Amino acid sequence: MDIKLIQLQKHGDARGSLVSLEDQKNVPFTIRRVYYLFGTQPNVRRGLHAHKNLRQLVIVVRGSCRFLLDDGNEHIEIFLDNPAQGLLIESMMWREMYDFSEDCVLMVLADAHYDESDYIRSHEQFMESKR
Ligand code: T46
Repeated sequence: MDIKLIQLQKHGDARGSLVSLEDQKNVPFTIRRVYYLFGTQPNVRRGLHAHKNLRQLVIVVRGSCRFLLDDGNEHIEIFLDNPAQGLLIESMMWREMYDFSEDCVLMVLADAHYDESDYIRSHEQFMESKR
């Protein structure tokens, strides 16, 4: 499976670190929406869906969590704990997020506004669409 992890340039000095996100530069699409997840409770599994047509860049800006990505043929688990690394998630990819650290802040940049009709929330339906 082709998983794209984007290394984001970290501008660091004695004061600390800064990462800048610019569309069509280090973010490979036009950013139309930003959202973030925080305060996720222990043993919670989120996601459990795919998107028909949505590109997203996921950055764990604080703490850590795991992603399971499933393209219908194979699945892969990715551990994210680096605020200078973005995980690119393309359309038609089943995703699940879990093992959130207590302090985890997961920020997501998306190339489209929120649209519930873009979600495939049944894995069976996802597999059907992949066939
Ligand atoms: C994704 C993963 C990584 C909105 O009103 N606007 C939004 O932009 C979003 C993303 C969500 N919502 C509402 C819809 C639900 O009532 O917020 C509630 C929680 O959303 P959801 O259950 O879809 O959250 P997750 O964590 O399961 O999935 C989210 C994104 O929805 C999804 O696109 O790829 O994070």
